[in-house]
Amino acid sequence: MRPKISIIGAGNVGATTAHLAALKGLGDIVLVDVVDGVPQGKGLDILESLPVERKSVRVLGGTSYDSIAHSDLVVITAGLARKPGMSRDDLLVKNAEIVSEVSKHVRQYAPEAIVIVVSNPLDAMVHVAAAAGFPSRKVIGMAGVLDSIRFATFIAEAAGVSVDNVQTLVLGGHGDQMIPLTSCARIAGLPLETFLTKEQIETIVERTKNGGIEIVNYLKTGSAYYAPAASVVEMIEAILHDKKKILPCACWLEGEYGFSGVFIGVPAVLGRKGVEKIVEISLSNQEREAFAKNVGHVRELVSKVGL
Ligand code: TXD
Repeated sequence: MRPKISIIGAGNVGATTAHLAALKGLGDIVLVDVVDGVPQGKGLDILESLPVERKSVRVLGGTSYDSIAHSDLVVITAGLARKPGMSRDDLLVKNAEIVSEVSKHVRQYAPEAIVIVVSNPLDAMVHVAAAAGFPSRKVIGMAGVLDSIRFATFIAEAAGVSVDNVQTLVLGGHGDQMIPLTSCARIAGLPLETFLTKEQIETIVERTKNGGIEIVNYLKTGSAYYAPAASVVEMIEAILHDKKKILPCACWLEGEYGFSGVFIGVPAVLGRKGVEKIVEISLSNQEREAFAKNVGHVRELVSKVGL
């Protein structure tokens, strides 16, 4: 039987994720949104795109949660996106309400599903979703993959090499304080300094941290969705195909990196059981301090929404 993937929120990220996942034939897709007509229309449109690629998965859109029953995986993208001048944290209160309500429905109709949270502010929203009662290793936040592929894009561009040769890792929360790890980044197995000057690397790190707002400032009416959707799809594929792929994502820490009881971005092995292992890498003192600051910030946001 084909896996079933449900996507809550049929907006920019949700619909693009549905389209990419359907084109890859990753499973049957259900799109749910509160705005009647949008999930039905987008779902049908995506379905009608599939004959070109000879992909025969089912795609269905609607406003009712009945249709998500027996999902293997649920992606939560419901919520507001930011506009120029807004930080991700400005979305906290409104999106916490939305994600809380959505997660309760998901818990009721698809209690066995692995849940990927996308809504912002990301790390805090993972806590909100988990509060609906999912096992902690089955709730995972998408942000690190996106931040890492942005980091890789900028490195490849500056070094004038194929992005295929670039490996990157961004640690910590999905905010301005995220930690693009220059010490772990490699170009064809070699340190960045082999190809780039210190100044170039610093510029790339800053651009990565501001990768989200760069797009928001161009679009003005919303935030990025092509690269975010591609990132979600990479996680879906790793999970449903039980790839044991190491991807950075917001995971529940139980002592790893010296912290417990918090969801934050770390490299993790993703497979059919969700987060199967957290990979601990040794950090410099500076990186460790930055990580602790990130944890503090996430905890502050989480307490503001009463969790
Ligand atoms: O890296 C990351 N994690 C992110 C996060 C990358 C990109 C976008 N990121 C965040 O995802 C963004 O800040 C937002 O909080 C979400 C969704 O972004 P998107 O760009 O898809 O926003 P849209 O296009 O406004 O879509 C949101 C949809 C829209 O169709 C609403 O009608 C719907 O969410 N919505 C709901 N659906 C179901 N149930 C409820 N309650 C609901 N409320 C709104």
